Amino acid sequence: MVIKDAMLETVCGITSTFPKTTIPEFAFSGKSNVGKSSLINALMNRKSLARTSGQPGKTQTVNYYKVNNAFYYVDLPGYGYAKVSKEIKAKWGKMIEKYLRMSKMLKIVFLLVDIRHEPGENDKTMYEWVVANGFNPVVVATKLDKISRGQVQHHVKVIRTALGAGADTKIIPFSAETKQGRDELWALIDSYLMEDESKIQELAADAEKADVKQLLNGQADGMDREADSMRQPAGEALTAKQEADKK
Ligand SMILES: Nc1nc2c(ncn2[C@@H]2O[C@H](COP(=O)(O)OP(=O)(O)OP(=O)(O)O)[C@@H](O)[C@H]2O)c(=O)[nH]1
Ligand SMILES: [Mg+2]
Repeated sequence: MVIKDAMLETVCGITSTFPKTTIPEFAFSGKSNVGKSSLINALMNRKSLARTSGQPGKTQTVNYYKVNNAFYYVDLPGYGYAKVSKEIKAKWGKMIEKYLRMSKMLKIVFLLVDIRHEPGENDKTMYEWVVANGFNPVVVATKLDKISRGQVQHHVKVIRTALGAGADTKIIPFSAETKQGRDELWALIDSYLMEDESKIQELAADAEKADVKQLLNGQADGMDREADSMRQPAGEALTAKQEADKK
């Protein structure tokens, strides 16, 4: 994927209403510090447009990054950050849930888990929320550079089992350090964009057909009106002649 342009367009807090977008959205969810912002930077080919930090809880808002004027990457707040009060956690949870429910243009929900650790209760809940909202989550197993190549398959299996994910759920190992896995993620995103593009073309073709029809109808109407207007003066002239003949 060629990234021509990437910018942070909208930031939504707990009280904000989400923007009504008209281009596809791809959202990134996962525990605090798992690497959501780092992944988004890697997918935008930017070093630090999405803010990352060694300190968990960095992303506390829903951030919309517009890419190539064609789609958004949506960075969701990380859950499970211990230093945040229960109340705030519940509000973030509601915000994420609302986002999943309300976003009409949402195409893929990526669920990030650290490849080194077995997913926890929060990850499983998130997985279930995503499924409950009609999406088939794509799991990204982050920080791939932290384990040896020989361990990868075993860790992927542990993640699949802990999340209760079926064989049809994709689990993509990824590293923001080495960029391994990035091409696979781009290919997946591209396939959704192309699907969307072909839908848009289909709609455009339909609209064009409708336009032509309307245009033809419009021309026919116009011709009728023209004919009427030609008839009208003739009629009036006739009446005038009859009037004159009467006299
Ligand atoms: N080695 C390694 N470190 C990573 C990787 N991805 C992220 N990190 C590091 O993990 C830390 C957290 O990364 P972020 O991208 O800020 O994580 P986040 O999920 O956005 O965190 P919140 O905004 O708190 O929810 C940072 O120090 C990153 O440099 C990776 O693939 N490999
Ligand atoms: Mg972040």
